Amino acid sequence: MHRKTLLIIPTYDERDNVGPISEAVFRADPEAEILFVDDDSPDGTGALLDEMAAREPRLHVLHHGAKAGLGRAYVAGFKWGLERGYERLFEMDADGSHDPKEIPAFLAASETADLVLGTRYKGGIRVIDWPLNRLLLSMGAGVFVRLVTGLPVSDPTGGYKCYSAEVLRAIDLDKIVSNGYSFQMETTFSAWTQGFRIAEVPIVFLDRRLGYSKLSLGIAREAFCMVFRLAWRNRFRRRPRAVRPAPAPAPQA
Ligand SMILES: Nc1nc2c(ncn2[C@@H]2O[C@H](COP(=O)(O)OP(=O)(O)O)[C@@H](O)[C@H]2O)c(=O)[nH]1
Ligand SMILES: [Mg+2]
Repeated sequence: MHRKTLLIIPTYDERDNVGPISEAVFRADPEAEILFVDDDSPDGTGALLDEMAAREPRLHVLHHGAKAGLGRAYVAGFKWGLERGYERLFEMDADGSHDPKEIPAFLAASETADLVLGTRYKGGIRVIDWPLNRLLLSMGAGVFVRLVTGLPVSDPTGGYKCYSAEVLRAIDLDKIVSNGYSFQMETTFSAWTQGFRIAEVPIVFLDRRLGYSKLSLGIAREAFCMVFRLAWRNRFRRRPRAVRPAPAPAPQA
């Protein structure tokens, strides 16, 4: 079944990456559309995106203003997509770490799940070219999040995800407080505590070739504190608050 799909890609200084990632997305899924959410990149990414959008009707650009963090950019992108009736909304990085070839696997899983997470760590480690300290930090974060909050996913800080519009409407986007990467945990945690079905698909994660990482100590600290805030929000229950009824089987066409 085809559903209207939007890939949301936040950008900050990604001039060399936006062309290749767009081509790879349209190759993987010619019917998908892309929304870039640019935070006034000093390297001119925004102007380049405007040129690309003028030539390609499947490509959209939201100029979001001054640099405000990944979380803010995604919230603006989700609202843009929900207003326009997209049914599957992806998060994806601009830097080539997330391979668009995996989009069909996400869409297949999303037929029976409300939120599909790409996982680097289930059934093996599939991270290419990261320094060991960053890999250990990322894997350790996953174990820690699960211990403290009960969230039963193998890669809670991963940023390759596919939401159904229904989940995004249920997550109160105006109440999301994360700016940085803890946004990933906060959104997944909200879906899980509300009883939505979460699936994980294995992905291979490649380190970026061009441009620079925006991970900072402030972002890491925000994520650490967020783990405890989320656990408290759910009163340390370590399980969902709500159980949603199984969806009715799709009518046979
Ligand atoms: N719009 C916007 N995008 C951002 C911001 N911070 C990071 N990004 C984008 O988010 C994605 C992930 O960031 P990246 O630096 O690759 O993080 P890393 O892969 O964890 O090192 C990339 O597409 C970045 O351009 C921000 O403040 N605003
Ligand atoms: Mg990256």
